[in-house]
Amino acid sequence: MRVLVLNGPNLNLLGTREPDIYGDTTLEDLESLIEGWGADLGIETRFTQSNHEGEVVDAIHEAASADGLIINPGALTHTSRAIGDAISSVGVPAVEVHISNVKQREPWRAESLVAPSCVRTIFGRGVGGYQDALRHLQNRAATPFDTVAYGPNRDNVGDIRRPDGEAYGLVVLIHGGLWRQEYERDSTETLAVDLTDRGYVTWNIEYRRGREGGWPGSAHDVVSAIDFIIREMPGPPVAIIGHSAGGHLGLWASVRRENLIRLVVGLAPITDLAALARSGSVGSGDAQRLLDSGAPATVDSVAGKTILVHGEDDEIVPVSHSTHLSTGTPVEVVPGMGHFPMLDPKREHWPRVVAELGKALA
Ligand code: CA2
Repeated sequence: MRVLVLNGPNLNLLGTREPDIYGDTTLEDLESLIEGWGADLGIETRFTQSNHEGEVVDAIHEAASADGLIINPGALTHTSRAIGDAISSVGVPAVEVHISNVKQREPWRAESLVAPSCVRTIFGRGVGGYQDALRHLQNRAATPFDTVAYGPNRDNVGDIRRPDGEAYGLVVLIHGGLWRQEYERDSTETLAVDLTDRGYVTWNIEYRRGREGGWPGSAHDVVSAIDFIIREMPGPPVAIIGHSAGGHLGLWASVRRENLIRLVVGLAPITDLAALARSGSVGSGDAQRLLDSGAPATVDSVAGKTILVHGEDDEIVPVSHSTHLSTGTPVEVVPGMGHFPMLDPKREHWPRVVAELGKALA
């Protein structure tokens, strides 16, 4: 796979100005980071940066022979119809990336004239957003999928991936990201692709987050998404996999829909909002926001239908969220593992998860 990475106006200043907004990675460092992330995924990367709209358009035309485009159009995002037109006309899948959280800055930054021509917009994840963009391009090329609405809100959608041949079961995937707007379902996509390759239908869901979510908004969306897919695809046995904040939502939903599911797998799940809020570490403000809007302090689990898998060295959600949940819920503590490797099906925890799914959905 060959991907062109195109950075627009002022991004040559990265790492030299406004580090509180854009971080301290220079453009040169960023490009070598992206090259390394690409190499890890087997993706060949090429780079262009320009401060001129016409040159950005020319560079997009040159991306016609690539398999994907990653573009941070800088402030042209908010003004340029020509860039959107160029992306649409070359017909290469393009992921729009913004380093900063454009949805929480000046209102004019929240609008993108480029987004409608892109397959996904990633924002507010720092320079790591470029790595996520590479992964997304690879995953969307790996298995075809349909994005289907399960409700009226823009975020009431999910991706259905179907295996070749008869499905062994249906797995609902719920992504994490501290219930924040900037983290979306691309994080659970690699797991979805893997499970579809193994013969499962996967339903990788989005849900309302941030100011639009809260409690019970995000949680109600998850239950609606589960109800929707069971209505649309009755028959196959159902399991739920949730990571981090998605583990929290998955556990909550599984208690409400106990009769409909065979298994819920919490991958590094948040189970104790009160503890997270008290911790003062990343996520404590997000947990407090949910508590303030009425979320219960802790979640329950469905006895006999729940397993928790948690990295011993999780730097975001301490392993105690799983080990303290409740007696009788099996917990696999993975030595030496952190928070995000849980999303990688090549890691050592995944065969156990696959085996549990095999048993539960047989
Ligand atoms: O967050 C992003 O990545 C942006 O695309 C960056 C653009 C900005 O206009 C967009 O609204 C959001 C460029 C901002 C200026 O670039 C600088 C980068 C580093 C240091 C100073 C300025």
